[in-house]
Amino acid sequence: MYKQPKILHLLLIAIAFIFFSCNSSQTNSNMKEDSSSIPGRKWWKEAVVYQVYPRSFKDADGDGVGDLKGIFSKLDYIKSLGVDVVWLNPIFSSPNADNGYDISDYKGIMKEFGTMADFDALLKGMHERGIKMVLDLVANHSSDQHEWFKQSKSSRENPYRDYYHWWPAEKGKPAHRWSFFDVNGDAWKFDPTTNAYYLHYFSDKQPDLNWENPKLRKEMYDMMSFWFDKGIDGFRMDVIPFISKDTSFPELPKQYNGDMVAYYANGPHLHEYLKEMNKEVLSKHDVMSVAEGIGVNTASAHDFVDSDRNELNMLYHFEGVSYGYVPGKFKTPVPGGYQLVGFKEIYSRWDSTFAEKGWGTIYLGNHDQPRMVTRWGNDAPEWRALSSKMLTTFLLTMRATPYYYFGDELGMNNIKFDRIEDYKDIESINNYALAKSRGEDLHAFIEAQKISARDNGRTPFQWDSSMNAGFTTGTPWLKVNPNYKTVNVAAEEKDPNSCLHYFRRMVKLRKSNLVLVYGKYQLLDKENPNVYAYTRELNGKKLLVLLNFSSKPASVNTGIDISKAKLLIYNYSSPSTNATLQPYEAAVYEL
Ligand code: TEU
Repeated sequence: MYKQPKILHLLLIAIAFIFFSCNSSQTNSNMKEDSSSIPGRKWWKEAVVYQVYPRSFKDADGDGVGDLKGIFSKLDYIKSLGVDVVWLNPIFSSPNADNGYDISDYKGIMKEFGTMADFDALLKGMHERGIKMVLDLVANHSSDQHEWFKQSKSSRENPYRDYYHWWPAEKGKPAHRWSFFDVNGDAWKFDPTTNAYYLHYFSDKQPDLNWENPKLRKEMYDMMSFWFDKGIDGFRMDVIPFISKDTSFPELPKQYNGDMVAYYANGPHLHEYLKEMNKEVLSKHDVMSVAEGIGVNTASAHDFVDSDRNELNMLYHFEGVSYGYVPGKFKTPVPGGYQLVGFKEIYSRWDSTFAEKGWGTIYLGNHDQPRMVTRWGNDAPEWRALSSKMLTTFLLTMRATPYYYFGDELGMNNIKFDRIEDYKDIESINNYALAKSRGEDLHAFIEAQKISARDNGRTPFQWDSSMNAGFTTGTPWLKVNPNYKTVNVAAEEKDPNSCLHYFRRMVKLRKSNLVLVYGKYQLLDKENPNVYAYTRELNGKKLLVLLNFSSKPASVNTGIDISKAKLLIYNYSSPSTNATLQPYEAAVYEL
């Protein structure tokens, strides 16, 4: 009676052991094959990053603002997407002049978002589900409400004075520096308390920190270590190329030809500080780092990300998302749109930049951009879902780590406000004021904002068809897109052809085909004005990606016979069998 179950028990263990070792040897041999033939494999190269804008994801306490508990309540949804990493926009204490990009306490949690206990629970909940968490490092500037700035501004002798950049007014007005968000476009603000100007590349509520001061740098590294010690898995670094400044503040050197952004991104000690940051903090943890690569081009990109430089892992460039705007005019789309040939050239050039060294990223949307389907696809009702899936196919089949913006998996599109009063974003509001004071065409400004404004990408996430899209029981901080009745998670869960299910399938496809991560990229039919076609190839495996970026049937000439190819994924109920693609068709073949 007593012995039999014990024998059975042993037998079961033996069977399990045999089963496990067979299986694991199979997995190991696959893994071996992959890793031995692919140099430099890293988890962050193979990851799909999902960006959550906490303010707009899910509100748990009914105040109209998304919060950490809200995100916690939706972790199973995030897990169901198959993504590996969640990047959260700033969650730190902030008076919210720029939705958290103005931090008043780097080690505190924004009141509206919750408490440190909520944060700890969220991090644990993510890790339990195998999801990594990346936070936003806003190191170029703080809030004017940060204690450091309050001290700094109180007197010229204060020990915190050199935490910021001050220009004594007795020396006259400092040389012009342009500001992104200032109502006068001026990055110097006069403060009578000490008869001096302080520097703010963004709004006057976001004074620039002085990285030339070693004490400030140490504070920053300590703060980063504080979050790493808590267990976070990396940082996305806000405008990090801007941190170092020539503190003599000369007139803009001629070589920059009026291009203030390029000048800002080339400070004298930038790479020295990034190396120091790597040595002091990043190198001590298995974490990822990604720079917001503002002002960085294909020539300078390697200085940030090549592994032998010991600085950062990745950066995201602005060339792609800025394409199609009138140069020098605030986010104004070129009439008639952009040319696909130019778009392909940009992404192909960035691919080749990292073909041998370094590693790229790819994105079409984030909290600073409009919705990708409106800007790069077509948000008319008949094309919204199709073109959105087509763009998702693009993002998940390129050789670069994809940064996928929350809501794009539903095919959410721009809300297109008619009135400036509906906007909450400091960028739109202050640039409107600037345009007004300059006597510019305000109607044209509003029309341009319908395409390019950041608030288009910040409207509340659409969970279901109930009030406020199930985002909040209160009054949402920003209006909900009225199409939430049909475009929402609940509806898309039920529809096997939805954008949501398509995204999950695409993630799975990428995760199960290393060729999509590491494979060589080859652009085909380069001059084709409507179709983006390319192959990805690794260790004898070759995939073909066909994307029709237009609302018309379009022919493609890749020179490849697909009659015997295996179709892996497509966004129509049945794909084209000839060389003409249907409007916004996307298909991936294994050759
Ligand atoms: O963005 C940097 C930046 O320059 C943005 O203002 C961006 O270029 C702009 O939206 C395009 O018009 C980062 C953050 O991502 C952004 O949300 C912040 O507002 C900004 O820094 C200041 O911290």
